[in-house]
Amino acid sequence: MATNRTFTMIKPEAVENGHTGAILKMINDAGFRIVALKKKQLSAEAAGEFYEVHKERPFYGELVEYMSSGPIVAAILEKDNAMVDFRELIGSTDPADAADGTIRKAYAESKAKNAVHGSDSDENAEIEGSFHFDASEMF
Ligand code: 3AN
Repeated sequence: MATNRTFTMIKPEAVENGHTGAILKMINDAGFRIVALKKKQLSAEAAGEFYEVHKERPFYGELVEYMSSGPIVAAILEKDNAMVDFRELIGSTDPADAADGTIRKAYAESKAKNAVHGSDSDENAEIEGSFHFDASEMF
């Protein structure tokens, strides 16, 4: 069943490089409403848990290290068809393949440092949103 919420993180290099405001503007301009928002730094343990689905992939260690290397901005977003539309807004995992107008085309540096995370299913959006926010932080 489609839900109208998805989850995103602005990744450490994009936060570090000062792109948080511009990325949030792209998200707003694309019609998403911000349900929850926070800046935080993940411990290596928390990043490992968040990315547990990728545990067997060769880049898992690098991904965990990178995602815990500096603050991220986490958000729950709302819009009709949120998960699918947000994947379209962020663009391909590899910025070299990302379409014009996407967040990754504008701000990603590489496959690893690709500016933003976007949930890949409604089920994962719910799990990932709950990982970062409790009910009193969602409006
Ligand atoms: P997406 O973020 O587009 O859903 P996934 O699910 O394939 O992409 O990968 C999850 C995360 O793992 C990516 N956002 C990226 O940070 C990292 N990643 C994916 N492929 C690589 C790779 N070949 N080398 C390093 N990191 C990668």
